[in-house]
Amino acid sequence: MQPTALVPSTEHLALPFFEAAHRDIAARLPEWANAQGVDETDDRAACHDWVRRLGEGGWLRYCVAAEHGGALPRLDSRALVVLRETLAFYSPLADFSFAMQGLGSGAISLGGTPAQQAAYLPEVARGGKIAAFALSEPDAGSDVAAMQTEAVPSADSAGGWRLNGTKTWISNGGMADFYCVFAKTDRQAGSRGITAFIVDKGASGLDDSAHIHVMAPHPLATLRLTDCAVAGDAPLGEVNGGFKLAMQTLDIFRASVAGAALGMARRALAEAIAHARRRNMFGHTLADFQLTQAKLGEMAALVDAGALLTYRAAWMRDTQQGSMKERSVAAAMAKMTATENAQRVIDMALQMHGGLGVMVGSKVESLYRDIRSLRIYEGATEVQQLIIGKAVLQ
Ligand code: COS
Repeated sequence: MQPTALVPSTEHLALPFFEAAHRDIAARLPEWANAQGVDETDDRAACHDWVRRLGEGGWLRYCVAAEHGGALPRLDSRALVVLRETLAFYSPLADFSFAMQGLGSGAISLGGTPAQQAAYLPEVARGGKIAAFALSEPDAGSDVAAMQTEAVPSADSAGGWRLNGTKTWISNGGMADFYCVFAKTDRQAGSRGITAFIVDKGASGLDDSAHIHVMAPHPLATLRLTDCAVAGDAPLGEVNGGFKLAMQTLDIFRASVAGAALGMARRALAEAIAHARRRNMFGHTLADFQLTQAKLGEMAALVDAGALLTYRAAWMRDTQQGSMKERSVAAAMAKMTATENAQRVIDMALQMHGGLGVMVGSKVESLYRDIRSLRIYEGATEVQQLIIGKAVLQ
């Protein structure tokens, strides 16, 4: 991660969506993030380093509520958005490390018992335990209810469970200290037959060694559960209530994915503006040409469109505006629009850089790869369209 002279804009923090706590994050975080100088050549080593630094810096405290060592009274969507937007501006891996602590522990925050919350959340906030969310399977990505992983009560009298199945595309797979694993506990009940379990690293029958390599390297793995034994206190929330727990967790973090996309888009726009001002062409700078001005105008509007939907979704959740359904739809609109717009903005920034844009190691080149998976994970664009489409039909 190279320090940059570019700074993220903060005018939007004056919008009525935000409060003093959010402005405080935006005032302190940029300088901290830019000064870290983390070596990101090895993504797993880098993420370990980022989690440690984010923990020491106090930033992971925004992933849990105050009663568990968090910075704010409850998990605050706007804080998550501002943090992810700012971290992603400087380093998508920093954003990833931060986000996974929140997503991986989100189901414990929302549905855990006081004992589960006390055992995991303070450690998550300190960076002492790395968290992961294990929902997807080889044949159950968008269609969550089609999952095959099964959990059955153990035959012994200790009250534990045994899990069998395969989870894949698991972020932090192979480096997490615990996984929130979703499994079928009633095969006949569809989405009403899924339960979440906390599975600690090292649990017997858990193999998290199969790393997956992707175009923008970050820790990802397939988990194989073979008679994986967990104790009677491993279920999270109600037995058979796991689908809703997963959806409620995603409702919070989808708006934050939109925040991360915004950070990447803002960085691409800043890179494009800086490049247009300094690049000489035909006796002018690139910025002097109307073609360039029109592109930059379009990029700025695409960023703002994503931003306003993102801030609205986070504000609706924090202040409990509208019904639960309306809040889900707002999060879906935010994720869809911010990630799709960011992809377009980054592509335009790359085009404006010409050959430099495709040079390995240039910032727009890495952003071009970094943004791509955001349109897929935590609910692909098509899933968000479905959520919105079903709601408008109703
Ligand atoms: N909050 C609370 N409950 C919700 C909910 C939400 N956001 N969304 C759905 N539910 C409830 C529904 O109300 C319904 O409850 P009842 O059984 O009591 O009626 C139940 O969950 C099933 O809902 P639905 O019929 O809409 O579920 P589908 O199986 O049709 O799935 C989609 C809907 C496709 C939207 C869902 O499976 C989804 O989000 N898929 C993407 C998953 C994802 O993000 N994967 C990535 C993993 S993390 S990288």
